[in-house]
Amino acid sequence: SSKVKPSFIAFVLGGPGSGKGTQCTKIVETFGFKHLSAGDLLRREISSNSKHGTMILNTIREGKIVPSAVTVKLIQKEIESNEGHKFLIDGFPRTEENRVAFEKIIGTEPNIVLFFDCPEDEMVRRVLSRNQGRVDDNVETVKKRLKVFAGLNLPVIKYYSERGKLHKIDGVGTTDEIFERVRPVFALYEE
Ligand code: UP5
Ligand code: MG
Repeated sequence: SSKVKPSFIAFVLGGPGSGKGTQCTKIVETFGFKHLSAGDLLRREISSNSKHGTMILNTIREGKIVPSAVTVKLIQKEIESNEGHKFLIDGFPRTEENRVAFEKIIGTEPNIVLFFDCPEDEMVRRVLSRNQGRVDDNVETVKKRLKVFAGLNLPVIKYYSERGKLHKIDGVGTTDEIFERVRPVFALYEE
C-alpha cells in the first residue's frame, strides 16, 4: 500500500448532478481541503491522450465504471503529490470493488462519507441544463448513470451507513442552503 497516509479523507457521494462538485468547491473555500474529483481525473486522462484515454471515454459515454486499478492509481498519484493535505474524494468509490481496491492500495478508510440525497427528476434537470459539453450529459446516458448509481453505488453508501461514517445531506435547495447542512459536519473536525 501507499507510502503516504493522508491525514483526513472525506468521500463525497451522490447521484449524477446531485451537487457533489458544487459543494466540494464550497468546502474547499471554507475548510481548506484538496478536492479530488475522480470524474475530473478520468476526463483529464482522455484529454491528455493517455494510454487508457479511449477506454475511459467509451466507458464514460456508456455511464459505466472505469476499472478500479485505473481510477485508484490516478487518486493515489494525487494523494502522494499533495502530502499533508486533507482530501475530498468526489464521485468515488462507485462500486464495492472500487471501495475494496482503495482500501487495499491506499491502505486506509475514509474518516467520513457525505451523501447528497437528491430526487432523480431534479438530478436529470440539473445535468441536462449544465451545458459544459460533457459527453455523458444527454438523456440517454443520464438514464444509464442513474441505473448504475442505484445498482452499484447505493450498496457502497449503505456499507458506510452501517459503519457509522455516513452523513446524509438533503441535496434539494439552493447551493447556499445545502452548504449550511454540510458546514456542521466539517466544523466538528476543526480544532
Ligand atoms: N447545481 C448544483 N447544485 C445545485 C443546486 N443546489 N440547485 C440547482 N442547481 C445546482 O452539479 C450539477 C449541475 O447542477 C451543475 O450545472 C450545477 O451548477 C448545478 P454538480 O455540482 O456538477 O453535481 P455532481 O454531483 O458533481 O454531478 P456530476 O455530473 O459531476 O456527477 P457524476 O457522478 O455523474 O459525474 P462524475 O464526473 O463523478 O463521473 C462521470 C463518469 O465518470 C461516471 O458516470 C463514470 O462513467 C466515470 N467514473 C468512473 O468510472 N469511476 C469513478 O470513480 C468516477 C467516475
Ligand atoms: Mg461532479
